[in-house]
Amino acid sequence: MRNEYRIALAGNPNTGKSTLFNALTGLRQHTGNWAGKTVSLAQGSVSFKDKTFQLIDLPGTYSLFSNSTDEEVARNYIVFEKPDVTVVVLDATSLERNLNLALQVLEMTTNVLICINLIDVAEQQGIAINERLLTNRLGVPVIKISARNKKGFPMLLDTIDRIVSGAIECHPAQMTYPDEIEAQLKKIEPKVSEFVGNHLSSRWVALRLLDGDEALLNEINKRLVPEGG
Ligand SMILES: Nc1nc2c(ncn2[C@@H]2O[C@H](COP(=O)(O)OP(=O)(O)O)[C@@H](O)[C@H]2O)c(=O)[nH]1
Ligand SMILES: [Mg+2]
Repeated sequence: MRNEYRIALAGNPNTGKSTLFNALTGLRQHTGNWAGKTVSLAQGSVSFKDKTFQLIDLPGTYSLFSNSTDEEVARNYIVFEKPDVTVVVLDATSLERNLNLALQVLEMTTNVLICINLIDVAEQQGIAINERLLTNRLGVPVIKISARNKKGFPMLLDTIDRIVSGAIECHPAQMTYPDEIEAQLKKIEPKVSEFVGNHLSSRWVALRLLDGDEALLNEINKRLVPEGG
């Protein structure tokens, strides 16, 4: 049985992704954000029980469309490199804004863990978060942590462990769009499905195509269409 798993960290900028990455891996990845053409992905490992989790610190982004190189890098990693689990790190003090990215990830892939960070700051501000209610609504595990204080790590690692071992099944909640869009989706999703098979979520690809995401289409052509095919 395999005992090495890839765990990608996604999230808005400044949600503490690098702080979490460094605390778990013992590495000192630069914390701070920069925009640039060459986006390198920091990688480091953490051992848990009999397993090794290879963590990948994706670029911080507000969405996962094709607006910037950072967004494309993060999106391509999640859908084409297919990490075993995608951990979406959220800022507990601005959940409403942060959940936007989380919902996008839930459309793209199945094995998702929502990690609500900066819980210490939220508590100081009197913000209470019901993670069980969120888990039920989102269909994937929701864990509260404080990366800076190294709080909540055992639960986080244990939940990752239970996702990769199949003890927890993720059923990510899917957004329902206005009737007009759903009707279009119904028409094109079967055709998309023929094309992408089970490599990608056909609903997600269909949504991106409706949005005119040519960069994604090019990426699919590059990665999924066999040479000479
Ligand atoms: N109070 C508090 N601050 C945190 C926590 N996690 C991260 N930070 C701080 O939030 C800022 C952004 O963190 P960083 O890891 O660079 O975020 P990234 O942009 O998502 O990689 C830094 O000043 C961190 O020290 C936390 O759990 N509690
Ligand atoms: Mg960072």
